[in-house]
Amino acid sequence: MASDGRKQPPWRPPKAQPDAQLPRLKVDNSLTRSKDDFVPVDPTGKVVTWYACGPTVYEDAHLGHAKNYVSTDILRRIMKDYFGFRVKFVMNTTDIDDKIILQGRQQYLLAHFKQEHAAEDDSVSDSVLAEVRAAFQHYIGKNLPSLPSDTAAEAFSEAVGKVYKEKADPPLADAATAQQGQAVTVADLLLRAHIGTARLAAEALQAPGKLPEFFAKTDDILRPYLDALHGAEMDSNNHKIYLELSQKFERRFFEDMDALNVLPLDQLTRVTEYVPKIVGFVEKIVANGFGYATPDGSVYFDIDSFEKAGHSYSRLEPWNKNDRALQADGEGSLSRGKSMKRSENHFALWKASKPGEPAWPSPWGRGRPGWHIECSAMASEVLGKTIDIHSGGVDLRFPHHDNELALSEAYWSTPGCQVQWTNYFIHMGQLRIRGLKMSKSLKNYTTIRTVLSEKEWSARSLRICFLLMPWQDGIEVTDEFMKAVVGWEGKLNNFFLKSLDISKHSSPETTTTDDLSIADHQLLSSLAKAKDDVDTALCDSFNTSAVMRILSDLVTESNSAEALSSQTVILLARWVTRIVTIFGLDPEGDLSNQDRIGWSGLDIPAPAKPYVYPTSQLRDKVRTVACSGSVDHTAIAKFADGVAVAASAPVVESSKPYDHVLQQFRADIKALAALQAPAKELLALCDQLRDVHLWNLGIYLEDRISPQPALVRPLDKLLIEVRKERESASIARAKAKLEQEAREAEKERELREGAKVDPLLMFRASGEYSEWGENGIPTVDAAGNVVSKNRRKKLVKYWEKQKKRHEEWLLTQRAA
Ligand SMILES: *[C@@H]1O[C@H](CO)[C@@H](O)[C@H](O)[C@H]1NC(C)=O
Ligand SMILES: CC(=O)N[C@H]1CO[C@H](CO)[C@@H](O)[C@@H]1O
Ligand SMILES: CC(=O)N[C@H]1CO[C@H](CO)[C@@H](O)[C@@H]1O
Repeated sequence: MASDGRKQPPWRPPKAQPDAQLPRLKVDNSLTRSKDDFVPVDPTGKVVTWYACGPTVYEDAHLGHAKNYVSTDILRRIMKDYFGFRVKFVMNTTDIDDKIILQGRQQYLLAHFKQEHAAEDDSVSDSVLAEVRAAFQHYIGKNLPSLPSDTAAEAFSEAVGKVYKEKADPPLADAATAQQGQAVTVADLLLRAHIGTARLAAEALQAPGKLPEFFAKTDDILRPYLDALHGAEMDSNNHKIYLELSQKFERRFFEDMDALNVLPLDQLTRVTEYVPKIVGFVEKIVANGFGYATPDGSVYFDIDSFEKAGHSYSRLEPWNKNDRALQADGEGSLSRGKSMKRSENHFALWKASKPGEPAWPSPWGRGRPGWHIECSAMASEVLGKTIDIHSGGVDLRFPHHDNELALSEAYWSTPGCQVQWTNYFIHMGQLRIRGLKMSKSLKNYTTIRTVLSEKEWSARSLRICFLLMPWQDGIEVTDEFMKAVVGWEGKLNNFFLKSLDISKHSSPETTTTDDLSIADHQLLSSLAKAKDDVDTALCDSFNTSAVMRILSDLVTESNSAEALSSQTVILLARWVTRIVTIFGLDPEGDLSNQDRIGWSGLDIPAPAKPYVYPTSQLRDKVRTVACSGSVDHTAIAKFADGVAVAASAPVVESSKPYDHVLQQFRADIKALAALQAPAKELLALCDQLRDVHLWNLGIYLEDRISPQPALVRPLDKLLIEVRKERESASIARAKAKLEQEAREAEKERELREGAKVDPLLMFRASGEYSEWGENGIPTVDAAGNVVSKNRRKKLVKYWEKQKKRHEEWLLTQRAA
C-alpha cells in the first residue's frame, strides 16, 4: 500500500494483444483530460463494456436529456457499426432518490387532499380556501423570504413589485428572450419561477372560481405545504407510491428514446432491484476501512482514510474537491440539516430513512442507498472489476462520477493492488438555449414529447443538430444554427431524391470503367478521399462535425459535376446512406442492405400515391402542350378524361384530400380546354396546383428540365424556408415599388400644383421684391435695390420655364 502523500499511480492504458486488430481510435478521456488510444479490456479487442448513467425518472425528459442520450447513442453506434466492436451497453435508471421520494409523496398527499375536499358542485369551500391561504404563506416564507411572511394574496402583487422590482420584471415567460446577451443567472430565473407560482396562486385566491381551475393554479404551493404537514406520517414500507411514479416515467423515458431512434439498452439496472447488493457493497467498503456507520444508522465514505491508503479522491475534477455546494447537492434535498458524519466532505453510502421516507432493511437499520453508491454497485455487479467506458452528462463529473470512482476503487482494490475501475470516462456537453442550461426547477424547459409533437423539431433534425457540434462541448442553439441544421438536412434530402430517381431509371451495372467520364473519375477519387477523411475524423475521438462537413462537401461536388454516370451517383449515394445510417439518422436504416439509398421520409404518404402521381402526370402533359407553341385543346381535354378512369376506385378516408385535388384539377383543366384558354392560363393553373393545393397537403412537385417529369416529393423544412424567404423578398420588393410609386405621384402632384401658378404672379408672393415688370419679372428687390443683371438672367430662365408649364396646364384644363 502506498504511504501517505504518495501520488496516485498514473492512468495505465490497457494492453492490447499483439494480434488484436484495433482501429486507430482515440477517445477524449475525462480521466486524463486528453485523447487516449482506445484499447478495450477484452484481450481479443472485440468486446467493449459501457456503463451509462441514466435518468432519475420522475418527470418527462426534456431537450437537455435528448442531447445527452442522443449524443451517447451516436458514439455507441459509431463504436458498434463503424468500428465493429461488440458493445455491451448498460444503463441505470434511478427509481428511488430524494427527488422521487419528494415528488411521489407530494403527489400522493395532494391527491388525497383533493379527494377529501371534492364537492359535488365543484365549488371551493371555506375550508379549502383556508388551507390554501396557509399554503400560500408557507410558500412565500420558504421561497420569497424578502416579502413579509404574512403577505395576503390581495397584497401580493404590490408587495412583490416593491421588493423584487427588477426580478419580477420582465415576467418569467420573457426572461430568456428579453435578456438576450445579458447574463441571466440561475438564481434570477429560479426567483422568477417562484414569483410566477405565487402570483398564480394569489390570483386564484382572489377569484377562486370552480375547484378544478382553482387547484390547477394552486397545486404548486399546496404540494410542499402538505408535505411539510404530513410527509412524516407516510408509511416507510409502502414503496408503491414511489414505484408507480418512477415506473410511469421510466416507461415514458424509453418511449421518448425510441422516438429519437436511440438504440435499446443491452441491460437495464434499477436501484430498487439492487438494494441487497448495494448493502453488500457498502459492507465491503466498511470492511476495507473506508467507511463508517454513525449512531443514527447512516454510513459515510471516509475520504481521509481513502487518501491515506494512497488513493486519490476527485480525479475527474480535482479543482472542485472542496466545493461544498456541489457536494451538498450530491447528497440530496432530504439530507439537509444535521448529520453525524466525521467531516464535512464525507458523503453518504447509506442513508438512515427519517419518518415518512421509504426504507429497506440493512445491518445499520432501515434506510436507503446514497446516490453515488448506486452506480458503483450496479456497474460493478453487471460489468465487473474493470469497465471500458463510463459515460454521462458533463454535470455528473463531480461529485457523482468522482465519488463513484472512489467507491469502486475502495471496493475492488486490495492492499498493494490498485484497481483502475473505469478506463475511459466520457462526458457529453450540455444543451444551452441562449446561454441557459435547461432545467426543471426553473420551470423553463421543453419536453422531448412537446418538441416532437409540435413538429418544431423532428427526431432527425435534433440528431443533426447534435452531430454538427462536438459531443463534448455545450451546444448553444441559436437561430443561425437552426438554419444550418435545416440546410444540411434539406441538402441531403435533395441529394437522396435525385439519386433514388437516377437509380430507379438506370439499368444496373452495365457501365464499365471505360465508359466513365472525366467527371466520374474525379468524383470517384473524391469519394475515396472522403472515406479516408471520415475514418480520420471518427478515429479522432468521434469528430462527427468534421464528418458532417465532409458529406456536405461531397454532395456539393456531385451536384455541380456534369454528365455523371448513374453508376457513380449510385455508389456515392450508397456510401452517404451508410454513414448517415451509422449516425442513426434513418430509423428504417438497415446496414445489411448494401443497396439502400436515402433515409425514411423521402416518399409521399401511401394514401396519396394513387392520386398524386396521376395528378402530376396530367400536369406534366398539360405543361408540355402549353409550352409547345400551338396549344392543342382537344388533346388536353383527352388527357384530363384519361385520368378519371384510372382513379375511379372507391376512395378511402385518408386518400380523400388527394382525390379532391385530383378531381378539382381535372375539372379545371377541362374547363380551360373547353374555353380554348391561352397557354398562360393553363400554366398558371399548373403553378397553382403545385404552390397551393398540393403544397397545403405537404407535397411538392419539383419541376425539372423537359422532358423529365416533375419530381414528386414530400415538403421539407428547407423548401418551406426557401419559399418563405422568396415570399418575404417579393413582399419587400412590392413594398419598395409601392413606396416608389407614391413618391412619384407626390412629385407629379407638386408639379401640377406648381403649374397652376400664373407666371405673371409667380414672383409676387415671396415678399422678396417690391417692383415687377409687366411680364411679372422682378426689377427691384424688397430692400429697394435694382435687381442685378446676373440675377435677372436667372429669374428670366425660371419665368420662361414656368410660362411653358402653365400654358401646358391651361391646355389640359381646356381639354377636360
Ligand atoms: C473536428 O475536426 C475539425 C475539422 O478537421 C476541427 O476543426 C475540429 O477542431 C475537430 N474537433 C474536435 C473536437 O477535435
Ligand atoms: C442507480 C444509479 O446509480 N443511478 C444513477 C444513474 O445515473 C444518474 C445520472 O444520470 C444518477 O443521477 C443516478 O443516481
Ligand atoms: C432554456 C429554455 O427553455 N428557455 C426558454 C425559457 O422560456 C422562454 C419563453 O417561454 C423560451 O423562449 C426559452 O427558450
